[in-house]
Amino acid sequence: MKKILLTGCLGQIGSELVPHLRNIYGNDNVIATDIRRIENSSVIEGGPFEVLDVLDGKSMAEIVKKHNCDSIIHLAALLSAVAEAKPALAWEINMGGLFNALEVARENKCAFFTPSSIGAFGPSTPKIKTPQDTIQRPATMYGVTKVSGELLCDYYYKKFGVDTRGVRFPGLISYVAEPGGGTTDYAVDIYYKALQEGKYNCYIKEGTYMDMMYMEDALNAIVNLMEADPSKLIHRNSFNITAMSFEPSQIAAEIKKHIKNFEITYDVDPIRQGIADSWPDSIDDTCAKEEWGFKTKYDLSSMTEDMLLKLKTKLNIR
Ligand code: VAH
Repeated sequence: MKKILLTGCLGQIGSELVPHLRNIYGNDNVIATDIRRIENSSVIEGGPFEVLDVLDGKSMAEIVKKHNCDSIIHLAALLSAVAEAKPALAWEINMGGLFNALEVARENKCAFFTPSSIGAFGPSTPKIKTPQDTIQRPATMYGVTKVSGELLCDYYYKKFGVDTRGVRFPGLISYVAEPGGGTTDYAVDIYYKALQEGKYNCYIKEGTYMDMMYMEDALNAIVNLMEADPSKLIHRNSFNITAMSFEPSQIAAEIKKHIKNFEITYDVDPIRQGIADSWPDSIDDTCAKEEWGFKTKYDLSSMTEDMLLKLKTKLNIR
C-alpha cells in the first residue's frame, strides 16, 4: 500500500485507523472520506479529506483518480443492531457501497480491504472455536451483508484479479469513538459508565460469551494483512481473528479490580441478545496466524487497565 483511499473515516475503526495509517505511510498518502464533514476532527484536519457517499461510485472513482490511490480500505457500513432496525438501508449501504468500492478497485487496479465480522456466522455454525471454513447462515441482515460481502470480495479476486483481503472482526473495544449501533458495544459502554457512574446496566445477559479485541490489535491486523506476502494467503475473505472471549460478568470483575465499588446489573435487550446468541462463543484464528503471522498484544486484563487509564484522561476524571 502506498496511497490509500479510506471510506467511513469517522466510524469506530476509521477514527483510529486513519492516524495509524498516516503515521506509517505519511499524512498525504491517506485520503480519509466520510459522508459528512464534522468540525474539530483530527482525522479531517490531519491530512487529505473528501466528503464521499459510498453509494456514489462515480465520485469515489474521481477521488481515487485525483489522488492516484493504489489501495482502498472500505469501512463504511451499518453495524448489527442498526442494521436489524433498518434492514433495507443496511442492504443498500453495506452491499451497494461495497459493490461500488470493488468496481472502483477493479477499474483502477487498487488493492482492497474490507472487514467482515463474527456476525457472518449464525445459529447453525459450531459455536466453540468456530473454524475458518464452516457453515455460514447468519440470522441477521448485518450477517447476510457480511457473508455476501465475503463472497463478493472472493469473486472479484478470482474473476478480475483484484487483490481483496479481509478479516472477520470480533467486537472491537476502543476509547476514541463513542459506542454506536453494535451488539458488542456493551463492552465499550461499560468502561464509560464505570468511571462516570460506578455502575452499568448491561443489555447483554450474564454468561453470553463473544469474541473481542482491543482496537490497537485490530489496527495492526489490518496493516499486517495488507502487507502480507500474497503467495502465502490460502484464504482471503475473510480471516477469523480474535484476541479474547468473555461474558459480561468477567469484564465487570476485571473493572472491579480497579474500581472497587463498581456494580453491574442486567436489563436484557431481546434484539441485541438475540443477535449475540446467534454468534459464536469463540472462534479459531489458526489460519490467520499461519498464513500472515496474526498476533495480538492485549488480553482482558491489560485492555481494561489501558481503557480506564485513557478514558480517565478523555473524560477528565481523576
Ligand atoms: C457489532 N461491533 O456489534 C460490531 C461487530 C462482531 C461485532 O460486527 O455489530
